[in-house]
Amino acid sequence: MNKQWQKDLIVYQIYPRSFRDGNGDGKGDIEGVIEKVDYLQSLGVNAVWFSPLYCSPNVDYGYDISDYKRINPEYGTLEQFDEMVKLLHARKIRVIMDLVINHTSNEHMWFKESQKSVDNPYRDYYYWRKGKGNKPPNNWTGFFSEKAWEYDKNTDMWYMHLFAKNQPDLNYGNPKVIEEIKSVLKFWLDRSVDGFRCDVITLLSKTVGLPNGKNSIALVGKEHYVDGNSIHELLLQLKQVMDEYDCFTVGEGVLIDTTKALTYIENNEKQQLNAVFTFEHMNADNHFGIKYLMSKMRYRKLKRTLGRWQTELYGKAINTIYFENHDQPRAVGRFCSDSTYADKGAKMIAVMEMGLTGIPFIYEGQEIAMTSIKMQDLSQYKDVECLNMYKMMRKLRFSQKYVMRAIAYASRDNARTPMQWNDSENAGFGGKPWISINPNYKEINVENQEKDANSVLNFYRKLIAIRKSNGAMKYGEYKEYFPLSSKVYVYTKTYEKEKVLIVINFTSKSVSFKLPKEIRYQSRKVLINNYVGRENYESSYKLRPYEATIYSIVNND
Ligand code: TEU
Ligand code: CA
Repeated sequence: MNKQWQKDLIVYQIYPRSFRDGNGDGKGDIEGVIEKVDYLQSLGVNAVWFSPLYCSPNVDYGYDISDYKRINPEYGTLEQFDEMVKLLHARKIRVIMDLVINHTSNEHMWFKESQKSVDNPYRDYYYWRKGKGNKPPNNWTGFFSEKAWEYDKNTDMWYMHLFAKNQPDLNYGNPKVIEEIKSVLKFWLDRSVDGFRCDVITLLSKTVGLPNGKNSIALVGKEHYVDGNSIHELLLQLKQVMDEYDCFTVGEGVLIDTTKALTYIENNEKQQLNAVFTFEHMNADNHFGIKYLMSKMRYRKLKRTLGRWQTELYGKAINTIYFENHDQPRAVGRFCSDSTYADKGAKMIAVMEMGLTGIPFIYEGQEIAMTSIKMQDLSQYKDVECLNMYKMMRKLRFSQKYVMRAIAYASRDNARTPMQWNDSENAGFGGKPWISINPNYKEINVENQEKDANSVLNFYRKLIAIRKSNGAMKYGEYKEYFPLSSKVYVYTKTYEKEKVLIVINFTSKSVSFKLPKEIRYQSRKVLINNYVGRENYESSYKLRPYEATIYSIVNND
């Protein structure tokens, strides 16, 4: 059952490698986070989700784990971790760990053992199968533009990997694997972490027998590994551990819609997770759900998707809202495309996020409107997903120019450039960073924005404070107006006696606007606006570029 504190979460996501480098070796670390705990508190957030801090050879920067019970020495020690948790807790900030259990690193002891021989006790921790002649055991493909199988000559067999080949999938048909993972959960919960963000949690269960998949342009076999037969049973087993603690779980809902989502998160006795992330709104600017096949942002589709999650989960489950994370391009330049108005656009995105019902997740740098870096040279890229995509698209004869543009737009590296703290060397991040710094750090940085009362940073702070004391913003029932407009996004949210109206201009042009009739004659008050001088009484006006307003409505009935 969901608890009140879970519904009130406002989460800040830290990608540790790029947040703050305390010891000057060019990689972010726990020491760096410790330096910034007061900054985190100043934002008003009440939880931090850490992208993986565990030991990892970094093929996928922490999402390939080689030891679940140790902190990556690049980031610090367990003692430092405990210290950090204590400091965050003292500031009423909960700690959410990333839980990456669909796969391990190929350097995990379990995998190294399992590789040795067919009768090794760890063999069945993974999916090992005989090939068909010199072909893989089935036709599945994975998420990083590769076949889902890798050949290993030692035992003349193949192992499954839905992500990079250095990320072999764990076999949840094996009860021992479940026991191992339970012990991992206990380990961290006993160190007083408050929950988990569960990586690709909808992929854990695979169809028994691993049959061939249907033909598809991407992800061949997905009907056999997304939302698989035993997934709920499996998650209920893990939940037994969670239930012994006061903790929160949010799963990555890869390729599931609202109906499927409810089978994981509906607040009843079968509930396995408290919340999930949807990917659906991330596909408003691409074709076939492949973000490298870019399209213009389709705002109607965006609204439709957000609206569906608002209404279909309402009263049944906790929703989540995000516009950025470590896998996505920056929101500025994406959800508002005209960079002339980056400041207004960033604030518009903030209003959209904080106005919706559910748990907002703010990604590091989003609060200062960091932008995608748009790397020019292939050698600058670090992200295995985009490097594999590059190879595949070239093989499929997409032009060099198109592919460079596609990865510049969609590469996950865009979100992973170092946090911009100030305009000094290395943006105040620390030593010479492991990945390029966005050259715009001279203008866009925390220190500048601290000094400016009208900065994006201070706008976020204000908005978070308003949301915390406003039931309608946090939990209100959603009603949308003008759904067919691709220019404006207008909705109300109602909770008990409270009501808010959100009015957003998605364009860089001014747009004529009239309040919906229903609301026009109700008295209202501007709670926040990203321009100066929007008056309470106006009911018909010109929205300025990316203008966004939250009104509180006095319910007359
Ligand atoms: O991402 C899951 C996932 O489906 C990604 O392939 C996602 O669709 C893509 O990155 C969007 O561009 C999770 C993690 O968030 C990601 O960082 C990991 O690489 C991946 O799992 C494997 O653990
Ligand atoms: Ca460091």
